[in-house]
Amino acid sequence: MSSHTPATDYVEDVSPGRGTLPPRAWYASSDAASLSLNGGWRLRVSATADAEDDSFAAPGYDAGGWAEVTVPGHWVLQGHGAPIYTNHLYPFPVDPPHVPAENPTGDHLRVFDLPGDWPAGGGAVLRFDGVESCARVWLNGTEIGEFKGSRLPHEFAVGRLLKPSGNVLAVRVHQWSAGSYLEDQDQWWLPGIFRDVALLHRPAGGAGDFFVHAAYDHVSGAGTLRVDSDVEGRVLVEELGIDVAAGEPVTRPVEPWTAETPRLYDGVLVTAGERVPVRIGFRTVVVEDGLIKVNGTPLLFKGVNRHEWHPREGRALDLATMREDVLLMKRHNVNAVRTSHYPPHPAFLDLCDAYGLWVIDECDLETHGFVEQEWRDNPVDDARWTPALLDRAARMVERDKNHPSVVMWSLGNEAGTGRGLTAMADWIHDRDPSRPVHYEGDPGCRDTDVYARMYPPHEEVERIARGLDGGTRRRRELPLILCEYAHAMGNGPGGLTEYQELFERYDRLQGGFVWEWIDHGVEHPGLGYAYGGDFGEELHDANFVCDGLVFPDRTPSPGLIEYKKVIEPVRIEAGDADGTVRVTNRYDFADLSHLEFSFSHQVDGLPTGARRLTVPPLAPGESAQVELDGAPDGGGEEVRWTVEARLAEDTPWAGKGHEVAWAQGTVSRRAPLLAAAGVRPVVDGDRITLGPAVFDARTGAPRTLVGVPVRGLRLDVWRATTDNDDGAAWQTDTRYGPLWRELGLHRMRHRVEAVGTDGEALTVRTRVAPAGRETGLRTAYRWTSDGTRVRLTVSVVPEGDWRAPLPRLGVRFGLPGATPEDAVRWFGGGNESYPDTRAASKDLLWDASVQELQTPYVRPQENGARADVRWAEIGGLRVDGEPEFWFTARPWTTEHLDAARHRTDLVPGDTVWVHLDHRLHGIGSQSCGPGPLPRYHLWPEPAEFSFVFSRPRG
Ligand code: IPT
Repeated sequence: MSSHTPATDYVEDVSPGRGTLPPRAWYASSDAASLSLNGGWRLRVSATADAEDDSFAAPGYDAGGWAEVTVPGHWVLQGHGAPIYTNHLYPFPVDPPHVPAENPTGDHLRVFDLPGDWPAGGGAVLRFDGVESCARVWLNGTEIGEFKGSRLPHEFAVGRLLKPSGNVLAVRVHQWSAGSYLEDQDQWWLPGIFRDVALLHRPAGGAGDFFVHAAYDHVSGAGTLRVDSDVEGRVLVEELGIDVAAGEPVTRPVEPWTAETPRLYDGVLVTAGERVPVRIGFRTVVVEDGLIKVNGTPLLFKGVNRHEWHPREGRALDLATMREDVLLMKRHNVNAVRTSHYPPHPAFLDLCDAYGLWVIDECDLETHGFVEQEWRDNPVDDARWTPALLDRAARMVERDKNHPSVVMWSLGNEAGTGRGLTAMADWIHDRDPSRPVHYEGDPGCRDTDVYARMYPPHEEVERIARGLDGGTRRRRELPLILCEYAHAMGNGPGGLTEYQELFERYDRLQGGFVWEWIDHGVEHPGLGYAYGGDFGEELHDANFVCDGLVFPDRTPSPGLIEYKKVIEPVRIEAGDADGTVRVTNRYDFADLSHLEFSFSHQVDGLPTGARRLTVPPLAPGESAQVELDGAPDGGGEEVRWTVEARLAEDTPWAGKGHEVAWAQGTVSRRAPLLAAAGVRPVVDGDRITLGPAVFDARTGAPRTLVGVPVRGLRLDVWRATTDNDDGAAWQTDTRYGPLWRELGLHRMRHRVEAVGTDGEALTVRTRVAPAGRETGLRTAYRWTSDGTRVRLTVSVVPEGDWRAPLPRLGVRFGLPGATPEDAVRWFGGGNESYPDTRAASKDLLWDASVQELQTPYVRPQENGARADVRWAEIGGLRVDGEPEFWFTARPWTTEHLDAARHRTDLVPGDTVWVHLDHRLHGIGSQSCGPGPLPRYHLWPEPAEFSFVFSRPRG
């Protein structure tokens, strides 16, 4: 079996492989033996596919000198080679089916004994749940086959080759293969055996493949179960008194399965030689009257796109990490997952069944790089590749068909159009008519049962909702889902509220899936988290791979907090009469009996004690008005109400008391701020004193305010541009990040025109403008004091032809000597918010350190603003705003933040910088979608705003 020129033709062969068993359902037997082959393996990495012959696969080969690698895992994340990140470009010449000569190849070796109690008779199956991208396998020196299809299972019958001890399993894994052309998803390229490897005993008379059909008739309340099985057997469901032959339908009154009420029945398939547990969820999915319905009810997807990611393990996820994803989703009101862009580890779908999430299961298929050549030679439109496409479709459907959570099949992502896709859709429709088929790339919806779009602006979504978008007749009759929207890269996404309003207003809109769940940052000692380019890739797409609602370590980002609020399943709003609120059940299936409501009033942000609120157990869609009695008299302070809906009992995904929904409203407003005037400014050499403030007589800038030294107080319009400000290069709408830099907004000059005292005020007139431009902002700072407090009124009048909105409009100043640990107290919004990301901003009394106010985006950028701040205390200063302001404080300057590329570039200086902003420009989603809606643009216009500085009250 050794030769000098190893055969590598299979690497570039477009066929799916050789030697594997037909695909089947993924299940864990109750009684058949199994042996996990996860753990330490020997590894040798070569630079090319043909560097080594296959002698390593022979029993007796001495791999003592090889490295060790952990399976499941990626060798490039275990010290051998490096990961590569590209969005849609292939990191090799597009020359299908050829791959480069440089083809990192990992030879993997594992020697194992069968456990002592391994049964003597029967057969055995060797299963690989995921190998990227192409594997050739030998057992005990015999070649058993090769396969492609990275995120799909492959099995081999190996019983005849096994020995009680000293079995040698050899797997040669190539990073690049013909299969790579079908796996051009926007993610890291990560070769390796990254999912489980197991040996499964197959007893004589054991189960084969089986298909659980469990329909629910919402009119009669009956469930009909039929388990089609390759092998004769019986189906038992004790709880339902079911004991029928496989293949026989049986009908019983049942509780249906929904993502909100994930009722599963434990059953068992019994064949002559095996018992296999099956978890049955009764539900029926149809597309009817232009709507996706489950159990007769139209769905509203509040979804996310989930890639598999772990910051150290890459796509080799353990069960705890998968469960963490599901729990986090459930706790943030997410009800749906698109498994972008490949079938996930099968255990993830078990979790979705058990905890309740609607799943669009997507096939491992993307050929996006062909867009660069107008889709010429696209494998999905080339008959030679069709067997590979059908193989992928079958491996997904057969593996995952028994999951009630899977309500739709997706053909893949961004693969253009072609006959291969049609063949896949036809095959899936035929094999499983019980689930609709999804695919976004086919504008005519010839092959699909829903109309799917990515990143359309709000206005276009509304046009589609109203049937005004044209398109084929077939498409016009289908419901719309946004399989991707709201690009969560960096700070954002903005505009979620307005999308949700549209989804709720129009029946045809059945919700969407935020792009995406998690930042794919790679943990890195020197950088915090690495992204594209950090491993020396010659072709890469930088931090476009960090666009999730959770950070790489799964800490929720403000985007997830915002999404949770926007999609909350209970709406609470001010009622028709004063002192009442209207509560609306926005679940699709559940009533509100699992929730417990409470309310409190706050005076100047401070709660006055929570009380229980009795809300009837409303059915979906129903609302009721309830009274909030006992509002206190604020005596000049602001009085507000807060209502919260919390879990009344523990659930599998969150404990009793977990907050599901909330709302706030105003009872009475605060009195206007006192004038803070009366004291006269006094010029004293190079200083001007005004009550408890001292100014530089030449520049008019304050040196101390109420005894606190301040630095560089002046108008500020710049922010460290966000990924959404910078926008994606292909965007045709104006991208303001680059335009702002072109206009010089990051290097504004401040020319002092006059420092004057007139009666009670010190007035400083300036013109703030960028070099090289005629545009400017005439800015006057008017200072007054009553002897204890100091009031600043800033007036701004724009001049010239402004071609862009401003990033921000406010003042900033430094507090020398303040540190990241310094405490901040404020009354206003609690978490990071911007004009179009402020739904979750809860007005209360908050405290945090300066450090805690920073949101650690993987690529540093503008962050941390708190909305509607009435007052804030920091570094010995209290600032009251008129009107409310946006508060931001950081241990570094905006310029420093703007220059940083990774978290570790941000090092606190000796000054804390405070921003008091009158207005901010919106965030939007232009890193892949539309920019902020026009109403969130901060166009320069005359403005006036005030702050009163005093000593903290506390
Ligand atoms: C869309 C892709 O489907 C997704 O994988 C990801 O790349 C996302 O964009 C951006 O992060 S494709 C889009 C460019 C239309």
